Amino acid sequence: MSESTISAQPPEKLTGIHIGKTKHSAAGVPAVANSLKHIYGSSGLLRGTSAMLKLNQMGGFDCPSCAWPDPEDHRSAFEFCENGAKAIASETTKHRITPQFFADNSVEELSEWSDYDMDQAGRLTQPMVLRAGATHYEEISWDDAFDLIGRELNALVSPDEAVFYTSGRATNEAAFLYQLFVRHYGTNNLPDCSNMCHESSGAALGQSVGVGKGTVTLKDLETAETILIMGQNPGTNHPRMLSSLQRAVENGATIIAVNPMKEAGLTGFMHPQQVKGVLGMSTPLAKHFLQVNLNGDQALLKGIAKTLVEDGHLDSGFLQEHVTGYEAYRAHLMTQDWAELEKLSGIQRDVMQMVARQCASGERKLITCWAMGLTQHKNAVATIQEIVNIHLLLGAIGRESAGLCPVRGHSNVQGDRTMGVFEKMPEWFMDNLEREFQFTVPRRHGWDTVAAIKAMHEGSGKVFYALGGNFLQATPDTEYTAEALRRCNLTVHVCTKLNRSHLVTGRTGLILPCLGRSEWEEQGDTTQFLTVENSMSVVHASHGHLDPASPYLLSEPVIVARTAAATLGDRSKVDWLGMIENYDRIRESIERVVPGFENFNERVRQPGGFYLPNTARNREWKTSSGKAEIHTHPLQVLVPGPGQLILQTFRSHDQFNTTVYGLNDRYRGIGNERRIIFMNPQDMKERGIGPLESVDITSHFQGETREAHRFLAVPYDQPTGNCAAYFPEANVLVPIGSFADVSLTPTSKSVLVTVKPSA
Ligand SMILES: Nc1nc2c(c(=O)[nH]1)N[C@H]1C(S)=C(S)[C@@H](COP(=O)(O)OP(=O)(O)OC[C@H]3O[C@@H](n4cnc5c(=O)[nH]c(N)nc54)[C@H](O)[C@@H]3O)O[C@H]1N2
Ligand SMILES: Nc1nc2c(c(=O)[nH]1)N[C@H]1C(S)=C(S)[C@@H](COP(=O)(O)OP(=O)(O)OC[C@H]3O[C@@H](n4cnc5c(=O)[nH]c(N)nc54)[C@H](O)[C@@H]3O)O[C@H]1N2
Ligand SMILES: [Mo]
Repeated sequence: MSESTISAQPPEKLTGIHIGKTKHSAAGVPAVANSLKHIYGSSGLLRGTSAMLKLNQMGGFDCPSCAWPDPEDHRSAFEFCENGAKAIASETTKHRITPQFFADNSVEELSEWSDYDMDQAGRLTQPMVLRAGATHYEEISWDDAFDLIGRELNALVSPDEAVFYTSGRATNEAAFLYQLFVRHYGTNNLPDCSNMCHESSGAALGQSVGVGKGTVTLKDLETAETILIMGQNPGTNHPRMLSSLQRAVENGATIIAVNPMKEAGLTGFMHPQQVKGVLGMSTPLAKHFLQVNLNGDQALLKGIAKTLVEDGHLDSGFLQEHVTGYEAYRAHLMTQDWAELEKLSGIQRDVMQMVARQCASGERKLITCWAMGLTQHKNAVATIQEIVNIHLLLGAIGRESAGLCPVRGHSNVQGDRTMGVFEKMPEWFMDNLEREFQFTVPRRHGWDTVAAIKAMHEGSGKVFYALGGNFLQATPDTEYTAEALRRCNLTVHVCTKLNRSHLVTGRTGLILPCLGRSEWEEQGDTTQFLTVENSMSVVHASHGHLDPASPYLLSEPVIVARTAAATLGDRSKVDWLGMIENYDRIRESIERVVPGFENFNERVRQPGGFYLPNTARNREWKTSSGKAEIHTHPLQVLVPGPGQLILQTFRSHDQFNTTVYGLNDRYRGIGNERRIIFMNPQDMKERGIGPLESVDITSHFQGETREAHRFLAVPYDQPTGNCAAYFPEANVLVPIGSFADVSLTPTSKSVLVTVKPSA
């Protein structure tokens, strides 16, 4: 490791914890009051209100927080949540980071700032460069910045020495131009945040049912009979989902939540815009709460499937006509030992049987929702395919009120994939791209996120370009990734806010500030809009309304197109600058390359947008066998060794991924501190650790250890052997070599650790 004085990790300093009560329900009046405080606190009354009134409205802009869909027929005047409000406040803040800010603060000094302080510093306003050996960023013109990127990219021996990362906030138009540029330049090195997020879902669903996306609509969810919610904390991460769940409960749904932590949003929900909510009454959401062991879901799901088979709760007609692999699965389930399933899941046999019977009851059957609690484990793909197996046994897919619902994270992460941001896009996409743009598209698969980090670390990756995101802090093994970035010739960040990735740079570092979702934009003399795809495959328009945070900002499509023009020059026949004169032109090309986008420009102008076709929803199976496939996996659940615990790294209520809006985690009763580890009280006692005592954490992987110091131990209700800490502070503990089978997603929820009082 090099001797850099620039810190890659948030400072170890403690901020002064307050412990309050754990909440049993989410949202309600305090949430809305809190959101308004966030808005008016940092953006000023007018800008804040005007932004909020346009949020998720027809003709307004898409909330840059989560990917939860907007209701088609019953949007309220405030179709937002507390955390959407925080996202808007963070983007519409009055504070600005000007060139003077960078003259006043060296990169080394900034690296001592907390993530919260960096977010509070405001919006980036001008392109900045950190030249080789310099201590401070300085101004650079847009033209010089693009020339510099073009020179560095063209100096590489092979295009495969460059890495082009995407975070899921990029709009369809930006993402489409970006992958076009990257492939035209000559590589498929297109890692994205999805590699660390729902890749396991995409991989599992693609193999099993032939589409890597969910199969349900909002209406299905609201009319479902049974909803299983696994490994998800909607009260914090998808608050608007709670309104849909509340509607489902009112329509008679039974909700079953599966989680090691009793998250507030799962147990009760107070609707902020209804009298009931105002009075502080909460709708009980989950009827059954299964406090599963971390990583124990596969055992639980096998217990449910075993019951369905034993009881004969099967849709035999569906199995006969549509499904392969049933006999092998049945034989496998019969060999599963109940005692083993109970021990690994932490759930009693009779509870598993009760849940199975609930899932099989009624006509409409089952919807299963899941998120990071399932995707970020070694056995993630196997576990998700176990969910699919249950749906196939029940015939609970491809019909009303039933189906699979991976709940996406970033607001356009699903759209970015549809647009071709993927290191291994299928051949048909490449053929279409070649036909539309007349150049030879590289076919060799590129690097995903983990492979890209390793490549930069060993020196074969030399230029790193990021369309959004915070690569250093979102990725595993912070110190290893920092070293990888430092070894690059050039690192480039297209971004709205300052983050730690801008401080740990290659020999040269560039910051290219862009417009946010909430801001309007004109090209030629027409106001432009952009488009996104939500978690349920609805493509719709997003219109910014606010004045840009700085006159120097460019939009993402313009930055990408000008990067392409400066890099490819005469080598490219694509009319890069023409495409950004009117974004309808980009959409015309999308229409010809990506199926499902017929009459894109016309249909996306209709209120609410349009659904993309989903073959699995129509019971057409684009799998290798042409049927829906039951995949049988051996039972493989992580069991901690003697003295070890399993650590999950998750989100607090006051953050969006690596962006820290505040220091509280209200629902879990935490105030003013992020360096904490939630532990089972018995595990604390065994280790001689008292409440709020400072501890050091060591992770263990294949004989290697990684350390994190000075975390406060908070006793918290969860199974023994499990613990939890916030991302990104705990990322230093996640080993680069530990990732999911097949999807290669880092195992951020399955880290083996030992914990002891601080030295
Ligand atoms: N406000 C806000 N909204 C967000 C985000 C944000 O950071 N802030 N991030 C966005 C993004 S990109 C994403 S991907 C989503 C993330 O949304 P979530 O997946 O809800 O995010 P996490 O905080 O990682 O929470 C994981 C949940 O799974 C549980 N869990 C962990 N391990 C296991 C397990 O082994 N089994 C089971 N059954 N449960 C487990 C945890 O206790 C926790 O409740 O949210 C999106 N929306
Ligand atoms: N240990 C651990 N690690 C994880 C996870 C975990 O649960 N545990 N979760 C993983 C998941 S699910 C995900 S999705 C990734 C997230 O990884 P990323 O997407 O890389 O990270 P973000 O924190 O969402 O990125 C924040 C930055 O995006 C920039 N930004 C914000 N808005 C815009 C915009 O409109 N345009 C542009 N160009 N830039 C913008 C800002 O500069 C901001 O600092 O992290 C992963 N890492
Ligand atoms: Mo995510």
